[in-house]
Amino acid sequence: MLIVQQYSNPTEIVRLTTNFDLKKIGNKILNNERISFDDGVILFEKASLAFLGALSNWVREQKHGNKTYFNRNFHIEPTNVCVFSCKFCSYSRLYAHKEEGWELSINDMLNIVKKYDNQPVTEVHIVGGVHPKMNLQFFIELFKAIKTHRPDLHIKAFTPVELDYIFKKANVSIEEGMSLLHKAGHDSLPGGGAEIFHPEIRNKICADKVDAAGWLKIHRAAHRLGMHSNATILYGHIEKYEHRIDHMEQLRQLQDETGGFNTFIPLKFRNKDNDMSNVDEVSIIEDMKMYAVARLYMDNFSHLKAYWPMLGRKNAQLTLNFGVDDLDGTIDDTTKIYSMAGSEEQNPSLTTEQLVTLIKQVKRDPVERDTLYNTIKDYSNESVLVE
Ligand code: V47
Ligand code: SF4
Repeated sequence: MLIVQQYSNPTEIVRLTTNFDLKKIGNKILNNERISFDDGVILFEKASLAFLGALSNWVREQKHGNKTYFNRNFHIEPTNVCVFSCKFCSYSRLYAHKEEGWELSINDMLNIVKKYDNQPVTEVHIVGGVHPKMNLQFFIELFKAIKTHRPDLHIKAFTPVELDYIFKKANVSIEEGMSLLHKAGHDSLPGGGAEIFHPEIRNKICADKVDAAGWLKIHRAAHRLGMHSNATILYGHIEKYEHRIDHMEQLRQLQDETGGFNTFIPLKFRNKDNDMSNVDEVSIIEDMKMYAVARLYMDNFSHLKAYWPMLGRKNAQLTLNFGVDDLDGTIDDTTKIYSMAGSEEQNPSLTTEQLVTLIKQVKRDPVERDTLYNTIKDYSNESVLVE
C-alpha cells in the first residue's frame, strides 16, 4: 500500500528518482516551470510510466480538478474523394477512382443535420477528403444553409489541408477565405491535417499536402478572427521522439502567440488497409507515454483529449490517469475515417448515459461542455440520467 502511494504521489516519485535529469525535470514540473525540448525527449526516452502517470495526472488535476469533459456532437464527411495521397490514409479514394467514393450534396448534408432536430447536440464536426469540385462557394452555401436551419449549432469544420486547397483554387488569400467562411457560419477548426510537422517525416508520409508552415498559418489566421481551433499529432509510426517534441514545440509557440487552441489530441496511427500497413502499431504503454508527455509539454493548452473511437473505451478510461481531461463526444453516427483504418470501435457511438458511466467508473466527474468548454451540464451528482 505504501509503495502504491509513493508511486502515485508526484512529489514522492520525484524525490525517489535516482536519475539526475528526471529529478530536475520533475522538479520543474512541480514548480510550474516550462520544460525544454531536451526535457521532453528525455521524458520519452527515460521516464517510467509510473513517473509520467503521477506527474501528468497532477498537472491535469491542477488544471481541472476532478472534471472530465465530453460534448454531444455528430460528424459529417462530405466526401472521401481526395486529390492527395497520404500514405497512412485508409479512407480516401483518389480522384481518378472517384466512382468508388461518395460525394454528398448540400441537401444531403442538410438532411443529416435535420436528423438531429430534436436532439440536444451542440456541435457538427465536418471533415473529409479534398474534392476538386467542392469549392469555397459550395461550403459558404453549406454553412449558410446549416445556420439558417439551426443557428445554435456550432460548426467545427475543415483542416488546413482542405482550406489551403479551397483558397488557392478560389484565388483568395488565407485571411480573405477564412473571413468569408466565418461570416457564413464557420465557428472553429478541428485539429486534423497536422500529422507530424517535421519535413523529414512529413515528406515521407504526406508529401503532397499543406506543409507545417501552411498548417500553422491557417490556424493563426483563424485565431486572429477570434475563432478557436484544436491541434492533433499522428504518432506511433516512423517518427522519432524528437519529431514528436518538435511538433509540440511548434504548437506551443503558436499558442503562446495567439492563445487560440482549445485542446491537443494525440491520434494513434492505425495500420489497417493503407500504404503503411507494414509499419507496426505501437503498444498501449507507448500510447500512455504520448498522452502523459503531451500533458507535461503543452503547458499552455488547457485541454488534452483522447478520441475514444480510435483507442477503444477501456483504453480511453486509462488515459484519464495520464493527463487527459476530455473524451470528445457521443459521436452518434457512422464516422468512417477511423473504422477504415482499424480503430478499436468499428461503429463509434455512445449515448450520453454510456459516456457518463464510462467516466464515473474511473471516479471522475463527467461534465458536458460545448465546443468552447463552457459547461452545459455537470453530471457528478446525477444518479438517474435523462437523455
Ligand atoms: O489528420 C488518418 C488522422 C485525422 C489515420 O479536432 C489517422 O476535435 C490514425 O483530426 N491512423 C483527422 N489516424 C481527424 C481529426 C480529429 C478527430 C477527432 C476530433 C478532432 C477534433 C479531430 O485523422 C487526420 C489524421 O491525422 N488519421 N488516417 C490512421 N490510419
Ligand atoms: Fe486526403 Fe486527408 Fe486521406 Fe490525406 S488523410 S489522403 S488529405 S483524406
